[in-house]
Amino acid sequence: MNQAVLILIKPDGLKKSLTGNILTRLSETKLEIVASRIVRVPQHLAEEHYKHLKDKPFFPELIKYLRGELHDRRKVMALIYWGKDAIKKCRELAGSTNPEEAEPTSIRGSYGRITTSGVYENVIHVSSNEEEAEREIKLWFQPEEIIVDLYPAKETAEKNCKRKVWA
Ligand code: DAT
Ligand code: MG
Repeated sequence: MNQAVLILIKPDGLKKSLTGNILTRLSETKLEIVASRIVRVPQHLAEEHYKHLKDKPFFPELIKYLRGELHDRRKVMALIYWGKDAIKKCRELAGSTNPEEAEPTSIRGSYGRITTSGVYENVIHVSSNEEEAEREIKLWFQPEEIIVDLYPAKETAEKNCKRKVWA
C-alpha cells in the first residue's frame, strides 16, 4: 500500500554535514521524494509537532533541540517520501528512538547520541503511522509544495493577501 511519510533531518544532522549520508541511506528504500524544504522552525510548530510529548520532563529540551537552539543551526530539512510501505521502510532505516539502543547500522545508530543532559540527539524524525504522517505533513507542508495530491485540498481566493514574488 502506498503511503506518505514525513522525514525531518534535525539540526544536529545538518550541523554535522550528514544530509548527504542520510539521503543516501533513505534512497535504499527506492521511495519517491514528493516534497522538500528547509525550515526555520517556529516555537509553535515544534510544540505542535511533538504535542504528544508535552507532559514529558524532556519536552522543553526536545523543543529547543528541534528548533536548533542546541546546535546553533536554526533549521531542519523536511521531506516527504512516498511509496509502498513508506513508514515501515523509513522507520526501519532510522532505527530505535533511543540512539544508544538503535541498531548500529541504522541512521540513528550510526549518527545519534545522548547528550550528558539526556537529550536524544537522534538525527532524524520519521512519522510513526499513517494518521501521524497526515497530521505532520499538513503541519509542515502546504498542498502546493507537494507534487502529488496526498490529501483533499481546497482552493481559496484571498483578497488583499500579501505575498512575496520575484522582483
Ligand atoms: P520517535 O522519534 O522514534 O517517533 P517518539 O515520537 O516517542 O519517538 O519521541 C519523539 C522524540 O522525543 C524522539 O525522537 C526523541 C525524544 N524522546 C523520546 N523519548 C525520550 C526520552 N526518554 N528521553 C529523551 N528524549 C526522548
Ligand atoms: Mg514519533
